[in-house]
Amino acid sequence: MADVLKGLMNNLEDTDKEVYSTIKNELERQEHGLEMIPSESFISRAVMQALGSPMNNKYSEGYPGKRYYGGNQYIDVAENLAIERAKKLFSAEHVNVQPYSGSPANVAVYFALADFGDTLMGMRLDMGGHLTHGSPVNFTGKAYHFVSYGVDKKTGLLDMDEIRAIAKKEKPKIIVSGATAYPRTIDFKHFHEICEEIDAYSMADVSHIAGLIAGSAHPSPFPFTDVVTTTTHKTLCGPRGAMIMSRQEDRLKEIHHKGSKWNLAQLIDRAVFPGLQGGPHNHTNSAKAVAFGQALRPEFSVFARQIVKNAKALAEELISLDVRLVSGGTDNHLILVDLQNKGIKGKEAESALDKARITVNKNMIPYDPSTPFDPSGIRFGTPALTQRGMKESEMKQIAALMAKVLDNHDKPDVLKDVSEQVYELSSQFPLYPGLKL
Ligand code: DSN
Repeated sequence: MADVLKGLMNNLEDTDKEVYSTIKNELERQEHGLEMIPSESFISRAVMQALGSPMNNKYSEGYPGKRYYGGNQYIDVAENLAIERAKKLFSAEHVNVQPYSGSPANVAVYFALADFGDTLMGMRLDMGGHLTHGSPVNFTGKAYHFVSYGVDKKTGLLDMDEIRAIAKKEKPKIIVSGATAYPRTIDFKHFHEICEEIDAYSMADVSHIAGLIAGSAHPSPFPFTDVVTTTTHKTLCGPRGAMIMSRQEDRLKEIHHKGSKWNLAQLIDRAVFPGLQGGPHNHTNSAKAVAFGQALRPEFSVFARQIVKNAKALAEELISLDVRLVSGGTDNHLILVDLQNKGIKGKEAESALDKARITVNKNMIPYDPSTPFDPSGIRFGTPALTQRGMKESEMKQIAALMAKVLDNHDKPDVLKDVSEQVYELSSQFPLYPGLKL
């Protein structure tokens, strides 16, 4: 462990022992536990090296070939590599890799295509959407008039007929699809067809499932969706950051941007810079290029499919152990557990699993009778476990360990015993350099 860290960190131990030992502790926590937050993954050493590189030192407001600072010849090369690789990975016409993270990427799209106060539509946060899909506590919910959709109470699934009915009634300018806690396939084509009926832009926030899409383990929102946002650090396994992909032309120019001299790609670029951000984070963008290069390799598709296979195996075993899953299973990387039959709330379950070295997060479930601070569910997934090389047989073991914790959450000796078993299991799948991608 220490040798691995030394190789990655070179001078840090000598320069700053406090930060070094904190990072070492965090690496040990990651290595000797089961990282099951569905939005988390491990970066490869190559991505880490690009992140910790002198590309961090440069200012470069603008875009490749059109910068407001000198000395950007290599920054342009790196940004263009990221753009070209992302285009190839997702078959996107236009890509902007500069958004600092998922929230600014989503805000940039609204800023590009709508006016403040316009009606937009997205999934409710407590039904599985994201804060930036119009939550009232978020900037997006305050700056725009967001109307929302949820999932069906009985099935836990998106009800496309209801979504269409809301869209036809409210006539939003943008409909956002995509979620942070939805375990099923999203029908992006259907969303786009609804948008076509009401002359709305279709926007898909694929942050959670971008790696699955890149690896053909989930249907793609392209070629039909107008704008697609994604973070680059979840199933894509890249650095923390985001990108916006879009069509080149504005399909609705005559309706929404009559007389504008900008096409859709230009509207997006102008909203990111100078609209919302200043200098791009060039070390991150270089690391994005590395991550997209990794995702273009044939083994990434095998990995993406294994994430889903693992999630399905985990879900099946949990169900057999009387753990109730929202929607009754999963099609993707994510599982949402309804704890109401277990006599335990999300906060307590998260904490008990933490003590057993299993990291999940408490989460609202659809129609949750409880509050976001102590909701009735937990959310977890398989991307990080799959990166370590774990397969269906390990998922069975993990399901049994999780169920044991949930059923014995108030028994410290049981949690200690599971924690030791998790230590043992995780030690068989070393993180660095054993990471499988
Ligand atoms: N915070 C992310 C997640 O965990 O799903 C969403 O941005």
